[in-house]
Amino acid sequence: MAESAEVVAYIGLGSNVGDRAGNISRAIEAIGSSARVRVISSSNLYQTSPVGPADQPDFINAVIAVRTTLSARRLLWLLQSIESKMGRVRTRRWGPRIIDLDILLYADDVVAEPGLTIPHPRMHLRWFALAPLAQIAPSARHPLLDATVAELLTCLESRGSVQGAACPLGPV
Ligand code: A4P
Ligand code: MG
Repeated sequence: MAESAEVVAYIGLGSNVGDRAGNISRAIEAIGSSARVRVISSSNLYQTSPVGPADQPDFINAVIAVRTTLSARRLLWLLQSIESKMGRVRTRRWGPRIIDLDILLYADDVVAEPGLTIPHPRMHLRWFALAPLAQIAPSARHPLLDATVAELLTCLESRGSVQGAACPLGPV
């Protein structure tokens, strides 16, 4: 496997089935015990209302920072294999899940390929992704929106106000 330069990536974790906090810790452990990935920080756990279909339990969400020499695509494959090993069954879009692992940011790369979009296309619209990310990486920059994570969170939280109108937020 070709070596790539070590980069920092941010991974969003979510669970709303079973032992939600336990699922998040098991996933973090699996990610950290993978070759070529080191977990360097973890946010707190956030209990959040479901975005999308409301007829499902609340989520627990968190974000971790990793240092990795895996390419973005190989990191996605790793996350998908951990999701499968943990028994995730894909039902409907945005439906309940034991574990969901999303690459939010990968260095300052912009990727738009079949099956892989980085930055995650909805991260700037989602409090459940931005709040834990802002806790561990407030100064990380969104390479397409030219704003820091802290700025995006402030924008999201002030939507509807005059200040919110100037925020780089698309339709939900
Ligand atoms: N994919 C493309 N880019 C990425 C990326 N950067 N990271 C592809 C991870 N995957 C990426 O994902 C669908 C496809 O996205 C994958 O095949 C992968 O190739 P999925 O995990 O199978 O399905 P999903 O998560 O249901 O869809 P999606 O569109 O990723 O959903 P979101 O936007 O992640 O939302 N409410 C709360 N409170 N907390 C949550 O965590 N999560 C969702 C899912 C909805 N509501 C939620 C939460
Ligand atoms: Mg996902």
